[in-house]
Amino acid sequence: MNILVNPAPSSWKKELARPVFKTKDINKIVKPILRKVKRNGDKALYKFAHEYDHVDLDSLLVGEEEIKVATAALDPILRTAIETAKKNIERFHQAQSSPELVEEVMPGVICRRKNVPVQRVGLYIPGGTAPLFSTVLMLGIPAKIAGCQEIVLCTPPNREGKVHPAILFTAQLIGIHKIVKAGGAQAIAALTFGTESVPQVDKIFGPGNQFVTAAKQLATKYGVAIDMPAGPSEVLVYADDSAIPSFVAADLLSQAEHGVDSQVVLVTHSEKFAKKVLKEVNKQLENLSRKDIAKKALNNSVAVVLETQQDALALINDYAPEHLIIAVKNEEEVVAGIINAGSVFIGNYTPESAGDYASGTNHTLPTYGYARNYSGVSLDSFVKKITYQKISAEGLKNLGPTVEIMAENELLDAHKNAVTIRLNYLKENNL
Ligand code: HSO
Ligand code: ZN
Repeated sequence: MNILVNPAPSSWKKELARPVFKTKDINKIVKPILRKVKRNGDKALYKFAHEYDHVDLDSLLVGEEEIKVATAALDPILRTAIETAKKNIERFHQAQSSPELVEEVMPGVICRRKNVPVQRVGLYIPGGTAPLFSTVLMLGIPAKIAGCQEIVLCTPPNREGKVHPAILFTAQLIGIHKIVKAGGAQAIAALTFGTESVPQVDKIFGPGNQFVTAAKQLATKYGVAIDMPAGPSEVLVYADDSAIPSFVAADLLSQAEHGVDSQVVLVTHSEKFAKKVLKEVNKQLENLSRKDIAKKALNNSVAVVLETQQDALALINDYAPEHLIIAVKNEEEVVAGIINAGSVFIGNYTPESAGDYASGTNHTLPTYGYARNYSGVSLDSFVKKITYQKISAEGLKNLGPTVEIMAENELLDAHKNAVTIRLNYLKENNL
């Protein structure tokens, strides 16, 4: 992790470039996987489990018994922690529900907007180097609150053909019963096309490696929606001398340990402070079990020393971090100036880990600069809004002439006629 002192704004993009994805090569691998699952269904999934997960499965679906055994064996302290997190996440997501709207916009013209859940959703939970059971909470809870009719969870099995017990416990805790032992692009393909065991879904959620990400992008070509374009996790910490270097270092490392392609950024106002943080980073790194991963991620990472708060804000908004930690004296002023970020953590006692697990906000967030144009997952991600209108005879008399003149000027006669024919009818019948 290098320290850059007062880099010119014109160089920020280059200096803070995220690790690049080579989607072309990845698509070459992912496209045939999609094709095979589309053609051969379950058979292809069994074959891919053998090939990629190194296991010959008896069944693609997790059975009742497996859930019972896993749940019973789970450490009660972990169980309580997951239950506490669930409560907070439920509370914050329940509060996001918006009322239905009814508005009489002019006499006799009534417009409504109704919330309807996305009917069938697929949740992808990575296995791999870290079993992200917290993501089951982050995706499953809003799906349940929204009222999605079918919730399908896909996650890769281990070499014994089992799913991590905490993933199973969390799924049953929130009432997700369809759990599929499939990972990678093949899981996304199954959710996209449906197989004998896996229902086809309308929208796919969840993080994953580059293959999962590429498969999700391809899924959109088949009419399936996805939560957002995803990339490796990242955090930007904006800290001044009021921050505590060891805290800042711990926060940077907490994201660096996600993956070798993660990126962490420190923005500060003094080189001395940056050096203190980096010293701490190196010290804390030594004790991490994922030290090798974090070390590689730190190679993609940088500490930037800028003179003014204005510069810091400009850089942050330009970078659009997935996670932003603000540990500066005048935090309110800085918070007010943020326009591009996925989720913001304020003050010395608000580690990103709190939001990653249990404070209540969602941890599925836009990475890779997409915070410029995407929001993180929320209740809204699982809800569609349908609009309705009902116009009375009186209403059409009020609104009709406006529509007629607009249609006429767009040179769309048939549009105009749809109004005129009715207005004439009302006149002829003295209505
Ligand atoms: N920081 C990750 C979420 C996560 N962290 C899950 C730990 N477990 C992406 O926001
Ligand atoms: Zn995390």
